Amino acid sequence: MAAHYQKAYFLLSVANVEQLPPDEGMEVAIVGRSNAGKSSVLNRITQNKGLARVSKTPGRTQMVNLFGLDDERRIADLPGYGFAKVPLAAKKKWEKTVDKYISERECLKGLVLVMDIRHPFRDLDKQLLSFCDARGLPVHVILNKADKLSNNEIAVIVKQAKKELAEYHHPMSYQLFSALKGKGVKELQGLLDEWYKY
Ligand SMILES: Nc1nc2c(ncn2[C@@H]2O[C@H](COP(=O)(O)OP(=O)(O)OP(=O)(O)O)[C@@H](O)[C@H]2O)c(=O)[nH]1
Ligand SMILES: [Mg+2]
Repeated sequence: MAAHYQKAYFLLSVANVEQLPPDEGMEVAIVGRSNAGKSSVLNRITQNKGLARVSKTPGRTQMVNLFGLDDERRIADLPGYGFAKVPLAAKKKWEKTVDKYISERECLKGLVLVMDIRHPFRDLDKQLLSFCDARGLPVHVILNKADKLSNNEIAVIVKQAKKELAEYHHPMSYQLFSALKGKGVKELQGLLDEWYKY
């Protein structure tokens, strides 16, 4: 139900996994390459344009930003990856943070992996998929910015997505999305309802 997500409120930003709140309840994380539209997707599903900061400068979200839905349920907006201009030390730090978060966080129920539909399934996306597959963690791929492509172009990417996702042991899902137009919102909320056991 959409109403659950409209209640989302900012909880806190942390630079290290150690600073996260206790590993209890349920968490879903939004991950993806810099500029793929993670913050925009979050703002769209919560119908709150001011919740997560959207930026034209890639790599802006450097911290793990946590949002609450209620006392038990949280959404984590993870820092983006793959931005060339980020210094190597920062990239290493990102990898450490995300690796640690995904491998150790018990309350994590699933990952929403946001991709720019024009540049899907890049190396780090696939690395993340393999990593989650090994941990048995469900991943839902969001092919965002669908408004940027024609129906024919979209059909090609959907075919590619099916092929890529069939490679894993665990079922991985995907959907089309446009944070700009509001396309795919109900579908994503429906999946989150399952993960959050609403
Ligand atoms: N056309 C179009 N543009 C979008 C869409 N979603 C996001 N954008 C634009 O893409 C840019 C990046 O969006 P963000 O939501 O800040 O992306 P992000 O993944 O959170 O970026 P970082 O936090 O820097 O990693 C912004 O200029 C958005 O307006 C979409 O569905 N369609
Ligand atoms: Mg962001």
